[in-house]
Amino acid sequence: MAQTPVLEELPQSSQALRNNDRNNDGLEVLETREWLDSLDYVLSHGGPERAGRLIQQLSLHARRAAGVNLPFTATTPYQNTISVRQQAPFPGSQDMERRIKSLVRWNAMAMVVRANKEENGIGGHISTYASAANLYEVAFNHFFRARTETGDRDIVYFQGHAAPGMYARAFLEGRLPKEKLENFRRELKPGGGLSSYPHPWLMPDFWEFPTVSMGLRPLQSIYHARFIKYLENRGLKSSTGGKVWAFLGDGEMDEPESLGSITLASRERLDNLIWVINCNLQRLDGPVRGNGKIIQELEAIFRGAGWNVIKVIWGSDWDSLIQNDRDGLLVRRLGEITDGQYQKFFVESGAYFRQNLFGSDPRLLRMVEHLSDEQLSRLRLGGHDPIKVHAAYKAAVEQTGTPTLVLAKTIKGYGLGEAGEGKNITHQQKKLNDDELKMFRSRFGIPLSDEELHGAPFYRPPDDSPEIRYMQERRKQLGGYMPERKIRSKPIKQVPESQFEEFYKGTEGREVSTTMVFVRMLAKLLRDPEVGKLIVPIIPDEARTFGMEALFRQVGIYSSVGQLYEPVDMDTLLYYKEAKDGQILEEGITEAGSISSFIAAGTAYSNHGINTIPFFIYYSMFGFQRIGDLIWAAADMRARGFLLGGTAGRTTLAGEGLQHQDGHSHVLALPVPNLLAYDPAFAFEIAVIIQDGIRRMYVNGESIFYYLTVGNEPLPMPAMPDGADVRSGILKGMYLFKPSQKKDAKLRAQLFGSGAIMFEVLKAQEILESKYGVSADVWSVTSYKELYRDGNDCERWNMLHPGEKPKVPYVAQQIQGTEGVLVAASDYMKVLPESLAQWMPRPLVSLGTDGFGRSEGRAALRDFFEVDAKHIVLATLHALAREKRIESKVVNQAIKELGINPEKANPAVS
Ligand SMILES: Cc1ncc(C[n+]2csc(CCOP(=O)(O)OP(=O)(O)O)c2C)c(N)n1
Ligand SMILES: [Mg+2]
Repeated sequence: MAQTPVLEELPQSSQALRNNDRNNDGLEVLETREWLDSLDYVLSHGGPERAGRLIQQLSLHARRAAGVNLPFTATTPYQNTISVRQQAPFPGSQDMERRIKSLVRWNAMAMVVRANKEENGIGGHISTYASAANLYEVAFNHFFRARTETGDRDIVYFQGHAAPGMYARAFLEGRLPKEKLENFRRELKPGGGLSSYPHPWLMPDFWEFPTVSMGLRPLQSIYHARFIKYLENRGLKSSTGGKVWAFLGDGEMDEPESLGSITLASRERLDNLIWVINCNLQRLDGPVRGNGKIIQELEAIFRGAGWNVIKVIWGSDWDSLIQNDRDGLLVRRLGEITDGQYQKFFVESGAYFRQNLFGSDPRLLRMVEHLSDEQLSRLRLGGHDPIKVHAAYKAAVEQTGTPTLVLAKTIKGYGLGEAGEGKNITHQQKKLNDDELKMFRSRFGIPLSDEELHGAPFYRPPDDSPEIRYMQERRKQLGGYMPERKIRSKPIKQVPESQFEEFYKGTEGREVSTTMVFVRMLAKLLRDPEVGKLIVPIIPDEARTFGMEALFRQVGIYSSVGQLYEPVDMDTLLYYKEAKDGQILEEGITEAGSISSFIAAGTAYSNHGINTIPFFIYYSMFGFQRIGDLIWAAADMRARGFLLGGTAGRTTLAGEGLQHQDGHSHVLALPVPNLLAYDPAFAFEIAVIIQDGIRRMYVNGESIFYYLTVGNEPLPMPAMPDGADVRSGILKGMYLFKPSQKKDAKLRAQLFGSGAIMFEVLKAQEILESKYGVSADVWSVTSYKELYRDGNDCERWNMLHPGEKPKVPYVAQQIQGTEGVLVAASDYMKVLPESLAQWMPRPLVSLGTDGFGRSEGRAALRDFFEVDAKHIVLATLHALAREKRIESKVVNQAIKELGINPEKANPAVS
């Protein structure tokens, strides 16, 4: 950890020094004092900026003249960044705001205490909001703009565990009835309740951002702020100065996602971004940095990353102490103490504080001799002081050219007293006994008598009370209540059929990959007069892999500064074109960042009233298993758009091997309730899915999003078969693609194929018919997930409606009238087809790619995983033998003819 620089200990004036012995040390001290006196003069006559410039010039001069290299220090002394002199005056009524804050505190606490009285173990958090109350209240009363003069608004990412505070405020504002508060964490009660944390899925009119999986909120807020600049630079939104605020925990900063993209924020000069880290020095189990100083550590990191860092450490009570600390003795001492020790000070008496903090030096003791122990123990920290927090926020919103970080020092569980203030157990504290309630009540001046306290009742003064009137007026001035989620966009017009027609026709034998098909479709959509400008292609440094480089030139790569260099490939047709109004978000190698952009673009319909349609294409292996939690958050947020898993399929991605070959992303897509997942085989399937997806999400306004896998194997794309049910079948998950032409055969099979493995199934169909006399129908299964969901939906309905005509799952309807054995093959795990087995009229054989991938070519991989045509033939014959339709010797013979080694290792475990 970086050391806090301290001033040298110096006598009060140079005159005093002159009278000292003039030894060498004395001379140095004298010299230093004279320089400091001069600097004081510049400070008082020229101001801090002039003084700063002068110091820079001095350091430059020393370096030039004599190579003097100053040691690098990333931190500043352990004191407030904004001095008393620079501090903006507080504009509101401190007394009134303190009373309002106390009311919010009380109700937030009561909500948790009551919920746990009702049902032991229901959970909730008191201490997070208790420490952050002032940080929020100053913002609610003075900064959070629900609507700016220019029609924009601020975006706020609230800390998930502070949710009770936001509910309590909404209760006081009259937005949430008492009954809802009574059902905090009991959402299934009649009339509904309140979700534990911010969940737009569960409270779509209230919460905008799910923020409780820690580390995701910091990351998302950066990409959101950047996306706003993107919208502005592309002319989709006017530039209005709305801010993105994120309220974060100091413990949360240990999540790698929290710090992972902070340089993007400074590189992109995101002065619309403000982070407030509540440095209560504690996380769940104990101190964040017992042996260090989290504020100094974070300051160093963020200053190093180019952020404007504002430390709010000491409250106004400390002002005179620090101002009188001319030699920096006190600030040095404050900088020496570890966070673990500070935590001890918070819970100990004033006498302990005096003895252990100031007692290290008689001069320090003298500084506080005018204060009683009681007064000492009540010296407030910066984060609990509205004046300090207001000054910091004001500086933050006025900052230009860089993002701002406010580091506010607070006490966890502030106000809980013996019930947990500053203690290691405080995060988990959910119950207060009557004595503790009394103490809390008295400390915050809640007008409830001792008798009324039992059971921690909610308390709201009448509408016409000064407190309620004040808070309503403040919110009115700031444009309305927050948080509030609403749909701010109007539906778009349906994309015309003509955009997709070419894909219905097929390629007449020309081989193209489904990735190429998708890229061509995207290029066309980008030219569409209705949706073209709304499309947001997002790529984590993989555009060339997917053959998307033509788009660089067509629509440009977004850069907030344009292109400040002559690209090395300028003379080529598809040069790397960066532009201020570039449309592609080329994110570099960050799937987490890219999905954050996806979320920002996919929720702009509600956040900004703009129907941006994100297409995020990435290596399918680095999707669900790497950034699954962010995809889950996207689902909660009702994000719309298309995720495209490129280079998909365990055997379709040749050569790359174990780390790259994805045979399970469709399994990982199963848990996300509002995600539709497709593994299309043909161009026309992709066209049907994307066309319908845009309609459902952006014309009908459904809160769903899509996952499509696309592969890089060149294959001949057939025309869409005729038939009224083909389109609906593609969307529902399956349709009959190629019925057998061999009508007279005795042996029959139904083959299910998906993605690139469909072509192996088609080959198997031929072999079965020509060599083994089996008539096989080929079905294209586009979505096992859709079929599974529909099957369960019907099952459930049937269970709940006994005696009524049972519903028949779509998959069962399709297979019902067919004959023969059932064999499925895909480039994904066997469990996908197996998930449908219960609705199949006959046993199902499933071929899939369970196991680790290998560095190999496609043919070898498909042989290894047993999903190629010959294994599909074998599986079919085996099933026929099991049904006693053929003899096993036919199967044995086939094994030889097909060249299959029956003793080969099992790929699932090798
Ligand atoms: C990814 C993730 N891991 C763990 C948790 C569980 N958890 C909830 S709050 C908390 C401690 C939070 O500490 P801090 O970030 O300092 O916030 P504070 O409550 O102190 O303001 C933990 C570990 C979580 N919500 N998300
Ligand atoms: Mg904390």
